[in-house]
Amino acid sequence: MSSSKIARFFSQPCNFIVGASNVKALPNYFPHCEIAFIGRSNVGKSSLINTIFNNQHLAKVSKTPGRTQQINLFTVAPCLYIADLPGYGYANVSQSMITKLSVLVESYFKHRQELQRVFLLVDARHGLKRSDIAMLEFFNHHTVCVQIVLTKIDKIKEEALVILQHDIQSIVCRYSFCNDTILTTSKTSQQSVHAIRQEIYNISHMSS
Ligand SMILES: Nc1nc2c(ncn2[C@@H]2O[C@H](COP(=O)(O)OP(=O)(O)O)[C@@H](O)[C@H]2O)c(=O)[nH]1
Ligand SMILES: [Mg+2]
Repeated sequence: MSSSKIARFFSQPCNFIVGASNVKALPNYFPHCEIAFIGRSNVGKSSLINTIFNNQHLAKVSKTPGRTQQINLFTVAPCLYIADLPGYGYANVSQSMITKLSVLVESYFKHRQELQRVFLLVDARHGLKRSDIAMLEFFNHHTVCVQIVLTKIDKIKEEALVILQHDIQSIVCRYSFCNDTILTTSKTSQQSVHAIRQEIYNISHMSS
């Protein structure tokens, strides 16, 4: 894989298209491919999208969990869509909002036929939580391809990261729709997003 091709792909502008509270508000331009980022609230979804696509103002980063209450869709023209999905596991969000967001996320996965891969983000300091496992079960049930991405690796020691990766690998091997490569990232290092960029590049060039 030529790294200059990847660098060129990620130097293209990535643009915000829409913030949707309903899947029907999402555009359906064919043919295209789509990837999605999901994970617990505050895990670093928006930060990671900004680091991968080289634009710190693209997705809104917040210190307060539970801020993204819609699906934010971005595009790298002409063929790749990126969805920043609402987080789960919120502490300060009402039950009615939790129900509304679960319905939104569930209908997103049922309706977006062009979805190629979901990146399930997990905070490297906390590891897999019960809510993450529930998502893995959901993806397996709905035959959605998912890959775990550990975030905030700048916050833990190298040895702890290796153990964590190994532990998570032994869990995800039970899920046939989960990729067994555990990616690691940090918003503080461009180098750390190289592997996930490579994955995204491959996904978006699979059919071309
Ligand atoms: N140290 C560190 N902090 C991060 C990293 N990624 C995100 N954060 C912080 O975590 C908080 C939540 O980030 P955000 O991207 O809004 O998470 P989201 O709710 O999953 O979209 C913010 O204060 C970020 O600055 C990372 O890789 N390293
Ligand atoms: Mg966010």
